[in-house]
Amino acid sequence: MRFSGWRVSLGALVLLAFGMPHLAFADGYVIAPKPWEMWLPQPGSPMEARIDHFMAFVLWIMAGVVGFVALLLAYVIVRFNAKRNKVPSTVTHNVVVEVLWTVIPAVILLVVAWPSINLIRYEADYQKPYMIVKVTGHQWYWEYDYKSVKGLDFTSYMIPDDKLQPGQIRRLSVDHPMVVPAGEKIEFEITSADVLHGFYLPSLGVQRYAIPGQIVHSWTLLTKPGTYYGECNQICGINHDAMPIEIQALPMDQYQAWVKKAQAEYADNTPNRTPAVVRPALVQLAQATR
Ligand SMILES: [Cu+2]
Repeated sequence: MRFSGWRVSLGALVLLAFGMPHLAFADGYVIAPKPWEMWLPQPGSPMEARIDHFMAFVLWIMAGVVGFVALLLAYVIVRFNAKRNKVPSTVTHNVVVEVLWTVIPAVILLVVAWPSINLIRYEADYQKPYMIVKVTGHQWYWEYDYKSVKGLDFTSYMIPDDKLQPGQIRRLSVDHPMVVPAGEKIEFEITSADVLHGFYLPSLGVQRYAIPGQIVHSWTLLTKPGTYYGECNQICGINHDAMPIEIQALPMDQYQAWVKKAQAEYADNTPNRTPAVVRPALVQLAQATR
C-alpha cells in the first residue's frame, strides 16, 4: 500500500471539507486569483493538495542542498584562500569523498523520484469516475459535453469586460460555467476542434493540452462546493486570453436539480460557432497584417 500517510491526510482533508459544506457554500466559496497573490492557490482538489505537499517536500530538500553547498563554499573561501594557504594541496583523489558525493545525491534523487512517480500514477488514474465531461477547446470558447447526461452539451464564453455583472470576475467569469457535483470524481476527456488549447485549472492540479483529433484524459474531485477558475494556457490565436474556465461544484441534490434545468434550457444550445468576444481593434490588426 503506497502513501498510507498521505491517504490519512487526504481523508482528513475530505472530512474537513465535508464537515462544513453549508458554511462553505453559504460563504460563496471561491478559489480565484487575487491581486498580488504570491503563493500557490488554495488546493480545491485532493490532486492539487498532493501536488502542494510534494512541492513543499522537494523545496525543503532543495533548501537543504543549497544551504549545505553554500556553507561548504563559505568554508572553502575562508579556510583555503591563498593568504591562509601558502602551499596549495596537490591531492587529486579521495575515495571516501568521491563515494559520498556520488551516493548521497543518488539517494536524494531516489527519495524525490519515489513520491513523484506515485503522484504521476495517481494523476493518471481517471478510472471509475462518477461522470465524464468531454471538454472541447474552440477558437475561442470551451464546449462541455456531459457524456452521461443526454442532450447536455453547451458552450462557455467569457463575459466581455463591458457586460460584467456585480460579483463576476473580469476575464474569468463565463456565461455558462461547467457545473459538477462536489465530492465526486469527474473525468475529463479533453480535445480540440481547431488548434492546440490548454485546459488549465491551477487550484485543481489539472493541466492538459487540448489536441485536435486526440482525447487526453484527466480527472478531478472538488472537495468543497464552490467556484473554481482556470484558463486556456496554450497560445491559440488572437482571443487566446478570452477563454477562461469556470467550474461550479454543487452539493449533489443541487447538482441534480441543475441538470434538469440545464437539460430544458440548453436543449437547443448545441454549440454555435459565433465567437462572442471579438475585439474590433485586434481583428483590424489581424486583417492589416494578413
Ligand atoms: Cu485556447
